[in-house]
Amino acid sequence: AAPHVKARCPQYPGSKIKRFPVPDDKVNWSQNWPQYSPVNYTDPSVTKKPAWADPDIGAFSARFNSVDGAVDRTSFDGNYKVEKGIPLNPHGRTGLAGRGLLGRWGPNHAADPIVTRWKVDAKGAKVNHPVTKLPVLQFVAIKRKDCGEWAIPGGMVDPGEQVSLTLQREFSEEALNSLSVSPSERAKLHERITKLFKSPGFQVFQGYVDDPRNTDNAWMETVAVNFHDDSGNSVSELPLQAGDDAGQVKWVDIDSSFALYASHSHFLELVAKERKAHW
Ligand code: RP5
Ligand code: MG
Ligand code: MG
Repeated sequence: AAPHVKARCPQYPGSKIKRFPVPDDKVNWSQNWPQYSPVNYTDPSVTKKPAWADPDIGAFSARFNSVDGAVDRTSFDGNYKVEKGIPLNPHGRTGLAGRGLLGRWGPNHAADPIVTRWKVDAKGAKVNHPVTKLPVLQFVAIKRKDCGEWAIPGGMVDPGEQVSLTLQREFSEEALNSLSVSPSERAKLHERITKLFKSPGFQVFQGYVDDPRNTDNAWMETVAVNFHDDSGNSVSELPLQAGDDAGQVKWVDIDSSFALYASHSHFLELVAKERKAHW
């Protein structure tokens, strides 16, 4: 696989910290590199010990490479190395040690719901792309508040939470603003999207995410699942409203030229290919 790129972004997100520059040929840990001296950084939001974060190494005993109580510390990439008690990023060096903005040492598990529909014209007929002649898919995108980039409305799997629940919950929170409505409104939203989310969906990807928050010792992994509203009469009819860590939300045409957060563009490419849609 190509070496991670966003995980080596020069400026660490949400900080003034600069990563130690890592050239492509030094990403792999197996390349001996005595001069490597990454900056050690863990964001104050993590060190102040919120419920979603681990304590510091040494202040607790984590069972890495296993399901540790309710926290899944296994990686989709297989067993990762733990050196002097600290997990090593399986995709290699990032120029930054510590956890940065991530709560967990080692893998931080997320889920990405890719909700799609066909793009249709005023008469309801599918729209084909002028160049590829293939039908155009649209997906629900959110604009992240942290970096301003467009993204899939994904989020972290809570300890012990089933990924199927995370997918539906994060979509509800970020694209339907379920956290800001009354319990009865929330129940109604839940009912209206449950059928789509209970359908098996198409599992697009599971594994490492090239996320700008990744460090040498903490990284994002995700399960991305596509829920497709083929007839356009379930989620397509819901009013989208941005919530939680999303600043905006809208249906976006799936197209290779639309820049997205982390590895999200790669996930959409897989969806487009699977559904024989324009990319
Ligand atoms: C990405 O970060 C994942 O693909 C997922 O979309 C997201 C989860 O983090 P938060 O949205 O909770 O910040 O790596
Ligand atoms: Mg969220
Ligand atoms: Mg999120």
